[in-house]
Amino acid sequence: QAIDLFGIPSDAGASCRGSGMGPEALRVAGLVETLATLGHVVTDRGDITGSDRARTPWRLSDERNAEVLDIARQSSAEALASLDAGRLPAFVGGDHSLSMGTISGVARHCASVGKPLFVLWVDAHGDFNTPATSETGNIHGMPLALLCGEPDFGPDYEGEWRGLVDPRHVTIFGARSIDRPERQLLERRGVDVIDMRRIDEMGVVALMREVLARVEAVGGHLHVSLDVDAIDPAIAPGAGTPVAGGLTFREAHLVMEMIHDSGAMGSLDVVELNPYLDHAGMSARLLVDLTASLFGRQIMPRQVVRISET
Ligand code: DIR
Ligand code: MN
Ligand code: MN
Ligand code: MN
Repeated sequence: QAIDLFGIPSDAGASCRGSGMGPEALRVAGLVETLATLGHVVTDRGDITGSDRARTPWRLSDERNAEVLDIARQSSAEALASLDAGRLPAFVGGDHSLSMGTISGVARHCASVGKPLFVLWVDAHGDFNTPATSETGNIHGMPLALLCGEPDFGPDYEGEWRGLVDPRHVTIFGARSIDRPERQLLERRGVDVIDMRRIDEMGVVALMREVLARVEAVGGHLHVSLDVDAIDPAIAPGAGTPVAGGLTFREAHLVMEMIHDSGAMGSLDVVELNPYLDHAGMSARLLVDLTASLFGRQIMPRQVVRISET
């Protein structure tokens, strides 16, 4: 598999700074070498940066907005070009607002080749707020709502990003912190929210089989957006908005292993790693290992049985 790796070192969509250092930490933790060892041809395409280089903590929210949009435009073009060239684009952030750009490019590619797009959003949060419902005003809590077509984002966010994803093709996995108005929107739009309670009750295997079977049934393209805060903060402390009660080490790996075995993943975001809050690189290393599982690392070799064949 040919993989294009892009860093998006920006925390403009979050109020907690530090996730802008995520791409470099993942590189230092050996992301490129690890994927290459698995037999993939990995090209590190460097970083996508906004034009606003002055990352002052006091800058106004419309300046942060401008950087988010600037980066989204570039990421969307890179995602589209990479997929059109038959490669798999992997974006490492950076805060989760970057996914509005990456997924918009993925959606444009899918539309051009007539493949249905599915999004698996592995996250403690729903990221389905809008400027009208958000309590924090942070854009990283909104990208999914924008992509799914929520209207109150204003003229800047029209067109390229809004409404490119069918909310009924979105699964949020690992949720445990959803704001009240956000929950209402998720229910109304028919988003499949697999919260931690369902994972406790059903286990990741049964739930992931259902998700992947829906994609496989129509030969869909699966975009995976992995937010580090989906994983329990005890083993992944490098997150700006940690929430207790997350995925365990093996649950997270099993999700990744099952995605790999499905063969359905066509593009990837790994976001919200905050090296400033991490403990001696443990979250960075965990994300590299999870990405390795996603790209085929196995404990022991095993025959892959496609879900559709069982
Ligand atoms: C909260 C937190 N729901 C918000 N969201 C986060 O700001 O909208 N998303 N942290 O990753
Ligand atoms: Mn997120
Ligand atoms: Mn989150
Ligand atoms: Mn977050």
